[in-house]
Amino acid sequence: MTTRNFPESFVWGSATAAYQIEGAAAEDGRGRSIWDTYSHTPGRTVNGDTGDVAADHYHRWPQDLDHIAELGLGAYRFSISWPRVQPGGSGRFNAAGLDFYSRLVDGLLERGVRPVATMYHWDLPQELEDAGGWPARETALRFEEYASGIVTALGDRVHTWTTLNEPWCSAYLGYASGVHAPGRTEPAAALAAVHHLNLAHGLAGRVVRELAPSAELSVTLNLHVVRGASDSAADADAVRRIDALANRAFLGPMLDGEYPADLLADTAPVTDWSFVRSGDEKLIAVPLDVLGVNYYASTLVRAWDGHSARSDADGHGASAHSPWVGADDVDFLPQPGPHTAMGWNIDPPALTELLLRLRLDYPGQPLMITENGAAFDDVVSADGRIHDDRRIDYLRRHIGAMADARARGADVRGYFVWSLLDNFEWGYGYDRRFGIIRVDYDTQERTWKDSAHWYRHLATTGRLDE
Ligand code: IFM
Repeated sequence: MTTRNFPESFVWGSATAAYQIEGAAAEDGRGRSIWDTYSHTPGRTVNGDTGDVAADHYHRWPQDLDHIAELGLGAYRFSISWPRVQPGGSGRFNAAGLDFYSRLVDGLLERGVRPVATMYHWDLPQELEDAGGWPARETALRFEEYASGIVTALGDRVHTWTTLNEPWCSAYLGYASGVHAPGRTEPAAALAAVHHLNLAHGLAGRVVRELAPSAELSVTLNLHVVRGASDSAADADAVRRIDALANRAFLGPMLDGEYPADLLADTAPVTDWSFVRSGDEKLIAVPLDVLGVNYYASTLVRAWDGHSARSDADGHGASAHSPWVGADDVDFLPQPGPHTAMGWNIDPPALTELLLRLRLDYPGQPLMITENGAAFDDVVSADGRIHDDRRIDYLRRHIGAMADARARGADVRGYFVWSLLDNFEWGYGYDRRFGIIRVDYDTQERTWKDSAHWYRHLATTGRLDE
């Protein structure tokens, strides 16, 4: 066995999102979001599950914060529900909603836990979708207003403000493949959504700088590690195309101040990108204190010759519509196992690769792993415990991979496990469990899985035993 030591300054945390855990969907003046509509639409989620009750965190948050403190975590990443604090998505703010997050933030600070707040983890107010959703520029302007309201209310008590979680999912799964809310399948709209999410990030980032100058600013991206099936030039080009759509569509404007030329060229048959106005890209490139990286699995592609059978194994849910706008000539190949319960491959070295790429492309940019974790079919043993060895193994290997990248110079400052609790896994409902703490959805009882005990040891000692 070898042991690797992390410095005391390294931040260990856990992450959740509002719609996945809060419940209380119709309480205290909360409005409706696109996920309320989507999950209540027959056929959209496994078993017709919704976030109406979820893990009932809205009522149980003090106990949940006690768990975080008992785990010895230094930070907690949660998201603010836009329709709870600003029902309808414009104008009036809901005092009861803001109070909830104010109590949550104070509760964290009282327990010595750093609050890391995500402004947008996919719950767009339904009224804004009815007015056009993310493909409409106006939504980014509404987001700026929302950001001003929450930063004014919670201000410097929040240590890190994260503007968006995984805009890749919001844009492509929401508007191209339709496996996420609002379930639209309009490729050109998905690219407009990409831009308006980026714009929303820039506008909200400016708000944070103005209203909470001592807070840190970040964004969280689910960056893809894309590999080619062979060394052929055609497969290399397939990798380049997917990298552009998945990664550089966001990293480009956010960190380089412009969209990559190859992305615009590849997607020219779908859109002319005329929704990008002069000055937008500069605005989007607000300097970040930290770039949040979510990583779960890697992606294998090949150029499609137009007639052989396609695999389309991109692991993002069954849909006749691809999330990969304008890349119909790219095929996604199944990956060797083992896989998690999501069907995602387990590839820790790809995390090292991703972090080293970011170090190379963006030297000096501090990084955090803002999500990493695994769903497995947990079993409650006769002794009442959940011996989730596969999850521990997954976490150990990925944290080791992150340590490898740090040893080679990647400036990774923290790690947040996904997730603190079992929760509503979007289209998969309650059928997939990512928590290190089990939730019994009948009783709402919380039980630490073995992985929670394992993670507590790591977080309190900084020692990774491999
Ligand atoms: O549950 C999600 C989370 O909301 C965003 N990142 C991926 C997780 C697992 O699918």
